Amino acid sequence: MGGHSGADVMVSAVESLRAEVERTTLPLEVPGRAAAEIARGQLVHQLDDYVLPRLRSIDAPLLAVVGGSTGAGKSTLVNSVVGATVSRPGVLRPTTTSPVLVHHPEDRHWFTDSRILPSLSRVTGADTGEPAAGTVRLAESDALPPGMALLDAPDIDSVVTANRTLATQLLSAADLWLFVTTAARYADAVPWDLLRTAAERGTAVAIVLDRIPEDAVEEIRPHLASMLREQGLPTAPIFTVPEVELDPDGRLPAAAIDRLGAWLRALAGDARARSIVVEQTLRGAVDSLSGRTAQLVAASREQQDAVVELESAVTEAYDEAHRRVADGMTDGTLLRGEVLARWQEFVGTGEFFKQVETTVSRWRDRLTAAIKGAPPPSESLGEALQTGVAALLVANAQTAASQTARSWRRLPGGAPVLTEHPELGTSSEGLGGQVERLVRDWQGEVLDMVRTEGQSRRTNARIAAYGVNAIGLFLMLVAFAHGGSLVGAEVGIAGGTAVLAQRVLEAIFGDQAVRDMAAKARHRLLEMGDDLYAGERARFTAALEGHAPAGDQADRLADAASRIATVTR
Ligand SMILES: Nc1nc2c(ncn2[C@@H]2O[C@H](COP(=O)(O)OP(=O)(O)O)[C@@H](O)[C@H]2O)c(=O)[nH]1
Ligand SMILES: [Mg+2]
Repeated sequence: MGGHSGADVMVSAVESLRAEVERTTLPLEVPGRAAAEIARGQLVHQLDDYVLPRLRSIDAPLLAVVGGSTGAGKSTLVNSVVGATVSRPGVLRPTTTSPVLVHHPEDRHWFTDSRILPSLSRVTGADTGEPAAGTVRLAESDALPPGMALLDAPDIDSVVTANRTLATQLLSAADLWLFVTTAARYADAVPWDLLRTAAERGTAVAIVLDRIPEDAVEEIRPHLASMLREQGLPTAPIFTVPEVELDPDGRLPAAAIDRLGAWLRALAGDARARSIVVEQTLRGAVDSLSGRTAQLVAASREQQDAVVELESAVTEAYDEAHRRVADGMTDGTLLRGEVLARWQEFVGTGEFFKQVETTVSRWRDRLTAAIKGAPPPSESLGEALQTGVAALLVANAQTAASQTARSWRRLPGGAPVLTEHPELGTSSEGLGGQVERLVRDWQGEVLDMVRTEGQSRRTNARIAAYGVNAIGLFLMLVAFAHGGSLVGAEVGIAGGTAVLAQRVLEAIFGDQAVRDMAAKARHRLLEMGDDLYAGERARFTAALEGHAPAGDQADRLADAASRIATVTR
């Protein structure tokens, strides 16, 4: 961070990181997302509020931020140090007044523009006590020499979230933390969380043990010092300010703050001492960037991995649905129940089956005879087949949807997406209609196949004897029986049904052609089913859209952080 060009290189490296952090999105609600999002916001703020302005103007006045617990006496302390009421002490809690930045008149130009804290607009003039969110009040004072400014921050433990957030943001903008606490509050958890962060980053910290009863100093001061040592802040100076009666202006008598005031004046007046503090805090902040970015890299990867997991749950469920449909088409399922009953009705009684066993020509004649006088098979048998195929497709779509929803509920990030899209728990609303159309289309294709195959006059005449619709139905039956998986009793029922139909078809088309047509019919139905399921799946992928961070986000963040590390080295 020494030479001028070195600083320029660093500024542009940090600017690149800032751009990457700014555009980082963590859209999937996995556990830990909220914390990572807060860390991201804080990082952008610190880069804007502190690191970039400090890198760009290393000679700007040192900013000491006065922070601490509610009612610790921060505002009273600032007013007392500058000898004027620049910041309203709060009697009523929570106070919502804007932070006050006190600077020397000669330093005005460093603070009137948006060089630091660009997210806060500047207000000047007397503090009216009116709450003014998003502002910082500028006050001038020549009580301290130029080169140092004091900022009175809101309570770090305010019950108002916005106040707490702003307090943290302002402390991250400090070259020096003036941490104000009291005998009652110094062991609280909140200040120590912040102090630990300061310790980790190497931020310069001074502690003010304020409003302390005279007789408690001996007991508390060593305890506080040992806590500071334990938390990695062994060199932080401790200033004790006694609880005394305030003067009529509500300020502390000079004697109460003589040590603290002298220390601040000495620091403000010594350019070298100031630059040591500034460099220490700046280096700490810059060095912390790679670790803080790594946290965002990890969060980004975690989101990407979670999205991949959610996507593969969808794939798994619909692959399973595809397999079940394929199995259902060949394991005889479709030839049981209603279809079998209608088929038997169609071909006649058991007597008929016995006779079929004689010769092909004889049973063909009988079959022809059986059809005559019976209702056309395309009605009842065709309906039963349609219903069976439709049920197979609908049931497995439903299973896939509910299985995916179940997986998503247990996978990280899945439940919130489901809450957003409650319709995903079931198959899509219009599925029934779609399936009906699909089955009709498929039947149409099967009939076309029969017509195309029966091109020769001889074949055509044979088809005509049964009708295209009947032959088409026979072909469907054969297609659903020939997965090669029909064994034992299955052959007796389902297979038996199909054998009869198959013999008719073979007599017309020849056995090879029947096998081919049956395979093609199955293949087409499965293909059409896949198209249908693709639409069902797409609902899940669409729901995930916008929930995945950009694919290169993690790498870009990591690259930006490593460029800074290269410059620092
Ligand atoms: N008697 C007495 N009152 C104090 C002292 N310091 C602060 N107060 C009062 O305590 C209340 C809170 O002080 P303030 O400076 O607003 O605390 P802040 O919330 O940390 O800014 C105000 O009413 C102050 O007047 C002190 O040393 N002695
Ligand atoms: Mg205050």
